[in-house]
Amino acid sequence: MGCRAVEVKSPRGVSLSNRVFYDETKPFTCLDGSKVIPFDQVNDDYCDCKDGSDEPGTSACSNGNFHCTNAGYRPIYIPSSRVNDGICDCCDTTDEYNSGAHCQNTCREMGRKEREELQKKAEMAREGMLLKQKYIEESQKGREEKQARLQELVEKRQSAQSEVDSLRAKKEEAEKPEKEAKDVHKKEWEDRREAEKAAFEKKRSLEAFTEMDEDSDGILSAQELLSHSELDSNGDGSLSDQEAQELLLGSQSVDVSTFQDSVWPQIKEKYKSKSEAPSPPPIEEGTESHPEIPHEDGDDDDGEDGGDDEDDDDLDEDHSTAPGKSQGEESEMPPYDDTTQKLIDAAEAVRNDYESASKSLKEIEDTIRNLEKEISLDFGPQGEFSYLYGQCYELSTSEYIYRLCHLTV
Ligand SMILES: [Ca+2]
Ligand SMILES: [Ca+2]
Ligand SMILES: [Ca+2]
Ligand SMILES: [Ca+2]
Repeated sequence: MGCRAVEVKSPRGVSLSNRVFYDETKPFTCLDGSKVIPFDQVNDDYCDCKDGSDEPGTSACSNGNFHCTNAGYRPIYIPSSRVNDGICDCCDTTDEYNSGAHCQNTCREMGRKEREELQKKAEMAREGMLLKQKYIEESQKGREEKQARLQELVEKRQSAQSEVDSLRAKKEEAEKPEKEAKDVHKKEWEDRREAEKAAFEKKRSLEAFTEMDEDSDGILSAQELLSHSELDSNGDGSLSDQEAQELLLGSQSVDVSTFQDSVWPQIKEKYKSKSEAPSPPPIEEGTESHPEIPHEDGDDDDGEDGGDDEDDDDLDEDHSTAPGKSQGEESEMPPYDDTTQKLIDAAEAVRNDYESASKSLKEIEDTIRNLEKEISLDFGPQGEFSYLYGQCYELSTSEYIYRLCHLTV
C-alpha cells in the first residue's frame, strides 16, 4: 500500500506490474494466451480477447478489469463496465476520462486519512505492547511470590501434620480411660435404676396380693380374683372362673412368691387397686424419658473423628444440667464423680487441642490447593493474562445482569 507518486506511461487501465505485457512495439498477446492481435487493437473500444485483456481502458469487454493507479492512495481494479459510466469509481478520476462526469481527485485526502488511521493504530499497538510487557513482568513476579509462598506452606503443612498426628494419639489415649469411666458410671446408674425398679415392683405386687387376698390366709384363690373384672381376658367384661384359673397358672390358688414371680407380671398392666389411692404410674421400660442417655452414646461413638462442635455442646450439657435437675427425678443420670469428671475434662482439653490443630492443618491444605490451582492455570504463553484472574465484569440490561468472571476456579 502507500503512495506511488510517479506516473509511468502505460496503456490506460493497465497496472504497473502488468505493463510489461503491453509493449506497443509488438503485437499484443491476450493475457490468457488465446489470441495475438496488432497492438492498435488494444483499447480500441472493441473486445478482441476472451479474457477482456485487450480493453483494459474501455468498457468494451464485459469481463474486463480497469486498473486505477490512484496515486497518493492505493491502486484498485474495477470492472471495466464502470469505465465512463458517469460515476466516479477511482479516486484519481481515471475511470471517467470520456463521460463528462466531474470527478475530483480525492486520492491524496484519502491517503492522508488512511495514514492517520494507521498511525493511530500503530500508536495503540505500541501502548498495548507496553501494557502487555508490564503484565508479563507482574505475572512473573506474582508467580515467583506464589511459588515461594507455596514452598513455605508445604513445609508448614508437614509440621502441622505431625502436630495433628501426635495430638490424635494423645486424644485417643485420653479418651480410653474417659470412656471406661463414663461407661462404669452409666452402668452403675443403670444397675441402680434396675434395682429400684425391681424393689418397687416387688412392693407393688405385695400390696396387690395383700389387697386381693381377701381372707388374708396368704393364699390367693381363683375365687378371690373374680371381683377383678379388669383382668378379663376374652373381652366380655367379666372374669370367669376359668379365666381366673388361667391367670393362676392353671391352679386354684397361688402363694405369695408364685404370685410375685409368675402371676403379677401378667396382670400388672391391667390390675386396678380397689383402694381409694390410685397406684403410682408404673416405671416404664427403657430410657425414653432420659434425654441424657442417647447423648452419652453419641459422644462415645464419634469421639474418634473429633471434628464437629456438637461434641462439645453435649459435654457441656452433661455438666450443667445433670446436677440441677436431679432432685426428685430418679430418671436423671447423676453427675459424674470427681475422678470421672477429671478424666472427661482432660480428654476434652486434648480434644480441643486436636480440633484446633486439625483446623489449622485444613486451612493450610486449602491454601496450598488454591495456590497450586492458581499456579497451574494457563495465563497465556508468558502469563500476560494473569491480571484477569478472579476479575469480574458486569453488564446490566433492562432484564438481566450478565456477570463474566475470568479464569475463576
Ligand atoms: Ca480491441
Ligand atoms: Ca465510473
Ligand atoms: Ca385367700
Ligand atoms: Ca371373661
